[in-house]
Amino acid sequence: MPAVRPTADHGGQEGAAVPPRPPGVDTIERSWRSPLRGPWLTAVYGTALLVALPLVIITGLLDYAAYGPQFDQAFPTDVGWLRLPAFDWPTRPSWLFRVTQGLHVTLGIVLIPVVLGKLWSVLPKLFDWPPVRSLAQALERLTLLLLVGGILFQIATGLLNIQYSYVYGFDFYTAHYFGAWIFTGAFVAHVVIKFPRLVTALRSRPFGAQLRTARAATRPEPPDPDGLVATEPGPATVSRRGAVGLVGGGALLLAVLTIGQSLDGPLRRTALLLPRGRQPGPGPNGFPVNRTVAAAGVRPEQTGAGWRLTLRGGGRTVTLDRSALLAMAQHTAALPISCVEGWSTRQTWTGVRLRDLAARAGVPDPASARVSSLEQAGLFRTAVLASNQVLDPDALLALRVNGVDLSPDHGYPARVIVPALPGVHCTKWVAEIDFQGRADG
Ligand SMILES: Nc1nc2c(c(=O)[nH]1)N[C@H]1C(S)=C(S)[C@@H](COP(=O)(O)O)O[C@H]1N2
Ligand SMILES: [Mo]
Repeated sequence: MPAVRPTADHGGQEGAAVPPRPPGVDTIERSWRSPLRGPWLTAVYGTALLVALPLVIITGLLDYAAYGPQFDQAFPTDVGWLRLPAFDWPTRPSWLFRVTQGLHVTLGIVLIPVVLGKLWSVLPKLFDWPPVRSLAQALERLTLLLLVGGILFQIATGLLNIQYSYVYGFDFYTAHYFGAWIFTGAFVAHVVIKFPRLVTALRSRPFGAQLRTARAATRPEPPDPDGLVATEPGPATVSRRGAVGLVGGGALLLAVLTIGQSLDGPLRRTALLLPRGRQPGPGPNGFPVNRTVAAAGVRPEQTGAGWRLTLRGGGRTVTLDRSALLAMAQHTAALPISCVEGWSTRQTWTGVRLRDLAARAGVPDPASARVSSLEQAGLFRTAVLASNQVLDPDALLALRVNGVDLSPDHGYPARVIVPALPGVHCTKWVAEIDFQGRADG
């Protein structure tokens, strides 16, 4: 298989004056010798991303919607014209947020080897010469910059966030939200530009036949207009089956190591990538804690016998102590708590229905409710619940979990738990609930 292709043949040059190639470019180009590189392998990795990335994008945007942007409590709050239509996040099915959030984080991690494989397969494109050939090509390269930069940025910020690491000097939510839009725009443009080539490349060699081809029989693809195929291919060190298997196996391994944090049961023990030290010991309160009572700055004297729950609404103020709450009708529901930073778990909660508390405050049909915790300040001090989230029969001010009192870290004396509500809005150490009536009231 002699390399007869002229090295400058990268298509579309139509005899125009091409600036001389700097000597380094030829050397670099000759160092891309893998005979696997070519439109087919790029198209295989690309197809996997084309199918899976829209799911990551959509579940990410749904997570944003679940935070309730209409109450100015989704981050970042001011997104200008990128504001999506707001709607009251449903409470059913109760595992809705567990699924959207779990898919977003898990798929985001699982796709890392595919992204790396795809980048490896197009590496020669980075050294395209001349760098700018025409306006169309310049625009295409700009979308590639936003595409590659965008996905690496989203992966890096997402990974750091789920490990609770804030080593960068900017706000995670702002960066990840605007980064998502930049990436999505570039992704759509890239798909539009490349889709015909993807189809051609996939049709050029049947998938099954490729997977049956051993290393010794692996040959380079014919030269392609994109210049992915090596000009001087070396011998194959691995078959295409091996390359696809390596990436697929890497993705599968990450899936096994990640999925457990979104599930209960035996797979949970495989969740080796779950941030360590957040899982308290055994017992009914032995499930992950996002922020401990000490970290939240809530003092024992605030949660002791002197604690009172204040209900406001309809011009009325009602104060209840914990025994008064325990004397009200108690309701038990098995509901997941799902933290946007990755993990979820289903537990059995017992307490007073939020709608009973609304009625007690004189607002039986509230438009919304603002829940405040004992904390003095910070992101978690208050959360606004939409009407459907207050009125759901399983929406609780929980006093107990799994048959025992809440532990201090899980929000004793009382915490909110609502089906399908993001964990962040399941306020712990509740001090006050303010029920807003309908606007015309
Ligand atoms: N008051 C208060 N409530 C809070 C928090 C907090 O820091 N303070 N953390 C929230 C977050 S981000 C999550 S995911 C859940 C986790 O509940 P858990 O720690 O009981 O598992 O509590 C939520 N409620
Ligand atoms: Mo959370």
